[in-house]
Amino acid sequence: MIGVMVVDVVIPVLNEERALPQVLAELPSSLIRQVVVVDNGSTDRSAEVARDGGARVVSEPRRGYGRAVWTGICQLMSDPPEVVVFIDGDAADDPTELSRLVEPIATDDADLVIGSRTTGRIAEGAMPLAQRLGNLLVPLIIRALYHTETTDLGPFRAIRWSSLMELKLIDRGFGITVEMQIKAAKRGLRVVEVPVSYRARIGESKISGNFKVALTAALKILWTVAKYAG
Ligand SMILES: Nc1nc2c(ncn2[C@@H]2O[C@H](COP(=O)(O)OP(=O)(O)OP(=O)(O)O)[C@@H](O)[C@H]2O)c(=O)[nH]1
Ligand SMILES: [Mg+2]
Repeated sequence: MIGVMVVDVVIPVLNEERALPQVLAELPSSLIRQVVVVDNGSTDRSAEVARDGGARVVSEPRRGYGRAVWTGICQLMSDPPEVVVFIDGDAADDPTELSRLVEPIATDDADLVIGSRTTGRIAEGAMPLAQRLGNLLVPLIIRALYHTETTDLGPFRAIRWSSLMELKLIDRGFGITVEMQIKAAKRGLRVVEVPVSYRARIGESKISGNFKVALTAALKILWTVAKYAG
């Protein structure tokens, strides 16, 4: 069933030269048409490593997780897939679990599938306490506001192309994941969660290991929730 759908993968990347070879090697290539790595101004060899790993590399020098994600989406517009999968480039998500995300779309049971680390398995040390707490709080607010069954804002997710276009995402930072979930809920799209594993990232932590950056990302996410509430 999955094999009949055209699936493209977008990986936003900022300095992930150490992790990318593993991410690209572990992606199930038989299920994927192409992998787009968006190089978000890396100062290391991420772009070369991505090319060596068989990915199409797009450069987006303007920083921001959402900016990189959006540039990846724009790259697909001239010949869109049926499903886009987003996965981080730091090897924290397990690429071999991609089929879990695509399956509910392939069987026409979902439009957006979120990989939930909360219902899956989080490796020891992979998610610091502050991030765990934030990741409990925000889904709790979303559940209360939109009567969904949200348990995570995980970056490893799959969405039907037509649904993605409907959502007209505007956030270009770390709010883009929560924006996607809230807008999908408000529009009555079928949102499904599947359990995924979360491993310790390869390479230095840029967000969760840095209190100030993590706080800024958390506030941005809460602000995004407030913005779309109602
Ligand atoms: N931090 C950050 N990551 C970006 C940016 N653009 C693309 N990325 C990529 O987005 C993905 C998620 O960023 P991460 O730094 O892993 O964020 P996180 O998982 O919350 O935190 P850590 O893994 O602890 O750094 C990774 O693949 C990054 O390389 C950006 O502007 N900032
Ligand atoms: Mg990470």
